[in-house]
Amino acid sequence: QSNPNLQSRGALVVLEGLDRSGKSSQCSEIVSYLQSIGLATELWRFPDRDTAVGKMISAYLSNESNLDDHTIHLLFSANRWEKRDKRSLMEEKLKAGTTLIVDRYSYSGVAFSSAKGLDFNWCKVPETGLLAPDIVLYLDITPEKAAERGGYGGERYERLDFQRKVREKYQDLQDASWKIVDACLPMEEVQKKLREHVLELIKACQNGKPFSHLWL
Ligand code: DGP
Ligand code: NA
Ligand code: NA
Repeated sequence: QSNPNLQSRGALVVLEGLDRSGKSSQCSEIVSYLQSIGLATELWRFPDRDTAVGKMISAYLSNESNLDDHTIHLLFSANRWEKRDKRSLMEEKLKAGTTLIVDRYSYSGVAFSSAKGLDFNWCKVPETGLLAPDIVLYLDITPEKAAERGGYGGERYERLDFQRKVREKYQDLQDASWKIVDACLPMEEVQKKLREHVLELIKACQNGKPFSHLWL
């Protein structure tokens, strides 16, 4: 039942998980699926390596540059704020009815930086006020299983011991908006579960589910 006082909108869907959890492939597949059934959908990802800040992040991740842990943390956060620039692009898209499937968001920010030893609550502060996802789909995999998937690509964070710490930090970030999906199921089954969650959510957003902001 739709409430005439609430505006119909698209859903803000975030996928999170360790490196090689299959997140990026699942994001692409769900976007194609939603588009194929006629739903306006866009794929976003953080870090967005194409902006000026994103280029600094990319150089850092490939070990071409070194930055203080706090500095890179704030750059990752700035990269998310950039997308709220001026007309708040993210909110505008959602209000126009477009569903956004987002590959990583503030949870990666906090999990990866606090895994280095930075204070957990300090890490959350620069994310405060960003639009909160309507759902966080966490693709759960052990770091050991993830590492078996053809090995890591050699970027800065792709080490077993570090990914173990990241997984612990992700566990500390879980709230009511999270759905945990076993990333070791066959790809099609993972996709099926993701679609179920997203379709249900899109209905709620069409009925005017209100926006909220971090940190809930
Ligand atoms: P990806 O492009 O999704 O493979 O991400 C690149 C790497 O950066 C990956 O190891 C996860 C990490 N990462 C993503 N977002 C953040 C963030 O906001 N802060 C930190 N410290 N690391 C992040
Ligand atoms: Na990666
Ligand atoms: Na990825």
